[in-house]
Amino acid sequence: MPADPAATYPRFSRSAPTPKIGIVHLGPGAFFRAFNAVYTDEAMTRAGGDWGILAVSLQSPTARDQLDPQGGAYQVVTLGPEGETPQPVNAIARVLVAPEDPAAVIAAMANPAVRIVSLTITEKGYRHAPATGRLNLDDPDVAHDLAHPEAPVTAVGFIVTALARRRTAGARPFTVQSCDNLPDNGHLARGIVLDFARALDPDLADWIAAKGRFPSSMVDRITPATTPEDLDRLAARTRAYDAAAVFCEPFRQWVIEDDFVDGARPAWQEAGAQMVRDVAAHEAMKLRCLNGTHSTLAYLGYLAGFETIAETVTAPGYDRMLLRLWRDEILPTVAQPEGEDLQAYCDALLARYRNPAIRHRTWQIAMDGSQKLPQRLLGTLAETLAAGRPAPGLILAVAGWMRYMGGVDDAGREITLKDPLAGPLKSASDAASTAADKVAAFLAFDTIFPADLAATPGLAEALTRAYEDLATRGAHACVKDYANG
Ligand code: CS2
Repeated sequence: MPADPAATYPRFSRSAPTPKIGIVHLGPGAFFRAFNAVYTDEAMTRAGGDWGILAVSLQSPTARDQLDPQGGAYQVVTLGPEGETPQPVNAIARVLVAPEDPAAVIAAMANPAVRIVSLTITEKGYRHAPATGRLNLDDPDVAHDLAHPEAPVTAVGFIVTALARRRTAGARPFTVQSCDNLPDNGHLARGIVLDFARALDPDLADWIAAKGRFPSSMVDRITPATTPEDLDRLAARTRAYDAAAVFCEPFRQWVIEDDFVDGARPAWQEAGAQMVRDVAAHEAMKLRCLNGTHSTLAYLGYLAGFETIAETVTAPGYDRMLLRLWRDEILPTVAQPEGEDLQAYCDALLARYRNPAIRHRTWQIAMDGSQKLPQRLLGTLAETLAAGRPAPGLILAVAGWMRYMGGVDDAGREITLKDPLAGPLKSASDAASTAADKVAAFLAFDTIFPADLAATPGLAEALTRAYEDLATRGAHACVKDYANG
């Protein structure tokens, strides 16, 4: 490999004409590029339609700087047993950086040719209280956007201002399509949009409530953050440097509630998406079986010193922990979605986690736990306890998160905490001296732990025992114990 592949090879470029824009997408990160853009690209190739994507970054210029010199084109590289398979993706027509020109983003969203505004903005991008699902009107950025709707900074601010523009112009609203790992994500998106609109103009809120559409969807493809080594390897192989390439597993699944304004959407079913009337059961299966165990592995793996999910699940005990957790604690709370076999789903998950070519860092999955825990672990925990069943695995996972938020791993190394509540959580943990006090301090965060769950008799004691066990014996020993139980 040459010393600097970025300087040696020509830049990767477009192999198909730039499509006309029909979608604005907020959050142009690796997941969107490995998922939404791929489905839309294949749908346009197979069935046509003007569904080019204008991708908007609400934060950094990185995606624009990677994609612009390539005309918006890039490759998605699947990492499977047969090796690395690059596929060009030409669906992105343009990239905008919202903080540089918010007016251009609003104008693009207000253009009637745009029929869908889709979102991969991560859990914290919704600015809601995870325990209630309502928009957090005290969030400083939300307050800013309510005061300055023409120059917003949040997703909800852009959406409502653009919808207001369309209403004034007599145009139809766009569909708002949430593609984040949140339960009933369409309903959540609708809720925050209406909360925001109502605070600005109740008539606008009524119009959106009557005419807008917010289909839920379940999204699934494991896509770790791209590393410079990934890009160099791809460049050496293809003899072109693609700064925007993404690397992911071959598996993908998109289940979409088929409820769009005027039925306008790409023919995603041509790319394998499942268009259904109700995605709730699929969402619950995926969030609880996949994301719930992903977070469990992230905390209990990171604490024990494992860098990736594949490394964690191949260490003794972790795979058996998962099998027991699914069987005894998670699956009893999950209804079988139509067309799925839950046992086969979990077996396939374990194989996906074991994929050695996917270097998905435990640290990456551990981030933003305060926004992830409720839908991944706490709902399952609450239902299990309410049904009078024991939940030792879920309790170990939640205690693992509490240990992790204390900021030190089992070998005494400091953890770089990344979470919107990192400061308050770590301070609360530091201020408490005993395990029982620490657990009580965490449980008092009512935007994470609903009050009735926190007050469940015996829960604080069980978490305290698990926390003490983790602190004295280390996560790996606790995982082995649970696996053998
Ligand atoms: C992961 C997810 O980062 C995380 O928290 O659990 O991004 C996961 O990889 C995807 O949901 C898989 O579809």
